[in-house]
Amino acid sequence: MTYRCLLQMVLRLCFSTTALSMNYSLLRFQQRRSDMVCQKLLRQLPSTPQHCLEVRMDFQVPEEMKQAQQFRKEDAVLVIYEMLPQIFGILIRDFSSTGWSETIIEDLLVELQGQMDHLEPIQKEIMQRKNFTTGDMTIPHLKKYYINLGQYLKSMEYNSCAWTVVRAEMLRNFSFLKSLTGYLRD
Ligand SMILES: *[C@@H]1O[C@H](CO)[C@@H](O)[C@H](O)[C@H]1NC(C)=O
Ligand SMILES: *[C@@H]1O[C@H](CO)[C@@H](O)[C@H](O)[C@H]1NC(C)=O
Ligand SMILES: CC(=O)N[C@H]1CO[C@H](CO)[C@@H](O)[C@@H]1O
Repeated sequence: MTYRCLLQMVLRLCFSTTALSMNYSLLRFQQRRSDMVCQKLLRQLPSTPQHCLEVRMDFQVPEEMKQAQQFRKEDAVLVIYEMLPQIFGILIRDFSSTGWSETIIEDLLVELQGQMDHLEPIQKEIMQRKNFTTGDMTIPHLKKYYINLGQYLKSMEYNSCAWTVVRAEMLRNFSFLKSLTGYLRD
């Protein structure tokens, strides 16, 4: 399957986005809606074999995420903005062993891209103003967490067992993302 068409479409979407300068209420609404759509789509993907979930994997969730109650809205935007493309990057890997529907995966990718487009102008503004309190290591720790997920899939040769584990992880990630939208207030 080629994602080239999808990427081209996505790029076009990107450039046509009009800046919605710092409307956090609107952003909260869009993000929450989209997280719920993503969760619903993920749940439609078969989760087998179930016994794979009995093995506890530690992908090293960043300590900072456990302190999320201290986030300000700017921090939440930066964390969400980092997580979405990382999840996108996981979902474009080889899932041929799972029997998952390519249509559902494409719908997920389009949702994720839409969320990123909504966040982008606000993320840029926050970076310009340096208006955030997250430490220097938060984003690298997040990246490492997703590298661990990707390496796990690779080491398991993208078998359906590994994907079952990663799917469960991503479902929890979307719950976390949904909780982060609670910080987006004007
Ligand atoms: C944000 O967007 C919503 C929905 O479009 C709108 O009702 C609201 O007035 C906007 N708020 C600001 C501060 O622009
Ligand atoms: C992803 O899911 C885990 C649950 O395994 C959750 O604890 C974590 O907060 C999420 N990871 C990130 C980076 O948010
Ligand atoms: C310059 C600027 O936009 N400062 C804002 C940074 O974030 C805090 C908390 O959200 C606001 O109170 C500041 O006005």
